[in-house]
Amino acid sequence: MARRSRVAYIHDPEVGLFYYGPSHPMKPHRMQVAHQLILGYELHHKMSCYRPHKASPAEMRKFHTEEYIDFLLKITPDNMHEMADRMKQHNVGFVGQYDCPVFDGIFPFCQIFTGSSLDGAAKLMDGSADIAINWSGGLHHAKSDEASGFCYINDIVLAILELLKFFPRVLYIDIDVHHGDGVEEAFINTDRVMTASFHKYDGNFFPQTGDVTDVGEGAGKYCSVNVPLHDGIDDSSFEQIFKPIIREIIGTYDPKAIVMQCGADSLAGDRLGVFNLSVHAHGECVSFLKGFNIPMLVVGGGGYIIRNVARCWAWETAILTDSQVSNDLPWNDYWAYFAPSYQLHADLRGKDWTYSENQNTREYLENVRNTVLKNLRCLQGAPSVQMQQLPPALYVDMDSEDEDELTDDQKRVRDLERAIGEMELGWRERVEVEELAREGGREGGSGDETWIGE
Ligand code: V1D
Ligand code: CA
Repeated sequence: MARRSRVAYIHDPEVGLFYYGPSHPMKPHRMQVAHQLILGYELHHKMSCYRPHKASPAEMRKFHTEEYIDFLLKITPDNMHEMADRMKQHNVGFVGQYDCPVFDGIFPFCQIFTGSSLDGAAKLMDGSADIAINWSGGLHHAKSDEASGFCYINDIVLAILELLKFFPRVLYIDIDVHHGDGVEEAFINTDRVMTASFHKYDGNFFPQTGDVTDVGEGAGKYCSVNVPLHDGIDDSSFEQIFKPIIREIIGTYDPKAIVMQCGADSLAGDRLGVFNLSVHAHGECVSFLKGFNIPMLVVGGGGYIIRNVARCWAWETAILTDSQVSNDLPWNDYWAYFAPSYQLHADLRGKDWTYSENQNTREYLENVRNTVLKNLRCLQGAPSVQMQQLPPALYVDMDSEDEDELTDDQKRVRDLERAIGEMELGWRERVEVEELAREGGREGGSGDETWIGE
């Protein structure tokens, strides 16, 4: 019989206290509600539970620019009026008017959800967990120098950069209704990360990217997978397209770690989303990936009906911990949110919900699936981690410390080469450690487990 997965759950009770402002759809409070359902179902007894560290500015600078992090550190609702130029530069604005408002505690909020994803990645890398969960993470739109689509720091990119120190290939899968553009863009040129996003796409829907023809660039060609979908996709259509594509990706690319973004705005009845998925179908994607037994970091993302986000992420926590849970919700602090059914698998549609027919015809879905599968066949097996040749103009003496002799481009290449060198060393060391563990048997236990309570 298969061994039960060791699951690390990372949660900070303060993450639900941040507030994007009235009328903004993103409500961090949903994390607190999801957490209460997880506790109510006693799923915390099936996991090692951790409070995260707060990610430092230096950790964030591994992907984001120095200037952007400095700006996020400094900006507050009180001083923002003196920083109008920098706000425009980094795509943040006033509460109530913008996708990415400046709200109280914006930087500590970013530190918490980013620290949580980094801690999850660390648990997979030190081998103490097979699965790590951070429902507060998954902010897939953030770019290196700017905020986008409610996302300020891209915790996913930062976690993947960590995972690359130990795993030769990382697969990113995104089932949020929006395209995972920030993650795709960060790794567009490399074959060490494959990104796959399932999303609504019509050229207009935010962020307006993610056509099936976008497949990656340079060494990363065919390592970006985009599955553009139309309004109203239902459970069976989604399953029909998700499973064969993921099976082919895993068979061809042979990832050694997976990061899964479980944005819950792909559920039926979402305030921003236009899909028609049930909690069962959303969870089936998680269950399907779990079945491959590859170390996996699971993060949240969008989701704008609090009660449904909580239902979805609690159900997925049950799946990841191999737990049976009752359809009757456990008593919890937010009981009234779940009226009138008080059930886990309820009718997700609210009273102001407008129904959309499934506009994805069988022919359309077959066409998208065949195009994606054809592209994947161009990959011809799992890429190795060998370093790529540099154009001569960018060649640098890696050992040179003489800053004055190098152009800015050469300095950038030198820093990148050093970072990649460290990553290669990291995962080679892991192979050796794993070999030793196989020979001598590995110690169990997860070390610094902490009770996180309510
Ligand atoms: F409806 C709103 C009310 C207030 C503020 C913003 C919105 C809103 C809805 N949809 N904003 C959007 C999207 N933005 C635009 C641009 C603004 N216009 C000038 C064009 O359409 C952004 C949607 C972000 C979705 C985020 C996400 O669900 O993918 C997510 N994933 O992880 C975290 C968030
Ligand atoms: Ca997506």
